[in-house]
Amino acid sequence: MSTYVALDSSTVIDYLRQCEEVRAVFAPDEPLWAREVGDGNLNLVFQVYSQADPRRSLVVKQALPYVRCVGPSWPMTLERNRIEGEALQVEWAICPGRVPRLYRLDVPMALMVMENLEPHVIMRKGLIARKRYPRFAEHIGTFMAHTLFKTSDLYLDHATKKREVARFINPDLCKITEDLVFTHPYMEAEGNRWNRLLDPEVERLRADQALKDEIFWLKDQFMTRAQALIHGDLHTGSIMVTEDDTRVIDPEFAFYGPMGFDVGAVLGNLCLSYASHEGHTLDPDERCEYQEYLLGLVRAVWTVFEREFRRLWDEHPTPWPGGAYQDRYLLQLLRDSAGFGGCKMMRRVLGLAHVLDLDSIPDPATRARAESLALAIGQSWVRERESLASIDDLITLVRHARPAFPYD
Ligand code: SR1
Ligand code: MG
Repeated sequence: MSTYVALDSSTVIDYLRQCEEVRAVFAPDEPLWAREVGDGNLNLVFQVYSQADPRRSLVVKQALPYVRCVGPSWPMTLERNRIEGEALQVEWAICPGRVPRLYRLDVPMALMVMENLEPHVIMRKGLIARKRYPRFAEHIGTFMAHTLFKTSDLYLDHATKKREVARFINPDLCKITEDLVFTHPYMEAEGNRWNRLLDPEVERLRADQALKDEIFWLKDQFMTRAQALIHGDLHTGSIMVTEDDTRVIDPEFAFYGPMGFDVGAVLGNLCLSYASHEGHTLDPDERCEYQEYLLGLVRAVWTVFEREFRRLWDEHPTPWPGGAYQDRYLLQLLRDSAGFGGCKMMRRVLGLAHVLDLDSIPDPATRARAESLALAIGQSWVRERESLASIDDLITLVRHARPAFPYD
């Protein structure tokens, strides 16, 4: 097809029938069935199965010309689907098997045909259920080190890098992040929502000019620092896992931005889970044990990331110095990750788009305590980031954070 039309669970089957690329999975005329399963904020997602053999299946992901969770009143570019498809191609080339296999990218139809990841689950849901993922830190730390290093000026020649920056200019989705992560949570803005029990804290944060100055500083870094091709939305809802496998999905927010935005997203979302267990896990020993597990993941993700990043730097010929310069680069990256991770934690309590980890705590007062802890961790990461010397310093900030709720 060459003109855009939004598919449904019937027309998606007609569409797949004329795709040569899916012959490896489905025979030309075999009976198929489909269901729409998208639960994200933006797109349609169809799972399509062989009726005869449900082990053979595919996913079709199609962008809508608007933001799905808001509706047609918020139009959104279909170009995001091209960005996502091309980012998946780059990521697959660098880290094969860490993203879904892409069978077809149809730019006019704003859709991709991809591998259906089963039995993978969205990581956020697994963490709510206190599941453990023994390979996750190695997988995600390596994925981030390789994709970020190999799309940066540390690795690419100057002309390729600049062509890639141009290919991944993504103004509309970057604007969502600029508004929803860095700006709207700290002002009156349409779409903001928060637990009304947190009103005093929300008011205090909106009036805290020193904090807002730090967040504006980070926003400027996000908008101006074309350091590497970042995923741009690497929260635990963009990661699918089993005990043995980890896949990164949904890079529609990809663009050339600061590396710490991706690393901070992973670390910050692990700590959103940490905070949420104040509500999900009421037995103190069980809670403490799982929160320690999450902090262990924070340490392990950073440690793998740093080890791999340094290894790539040392092994690839690059005009950039190693030694003290490399140490300084990694330290700044840790501090950037803390700043961006802190912003990403706070926006999930104060802004338009929340996370299931916190929203699924039914009792408002229990939820407010968990949300207030998330705000405390996020603030400390933003405020203290330039004094961090190691990942253990970042973890110490989490351990020392206390919810302000209930208020005196
Ligand atoms: C309107 S889009 C809201 C959020 O969903 C995406 O996952 C991004 O995090 C975005 O900020
Ligand atoms: Mg997404």
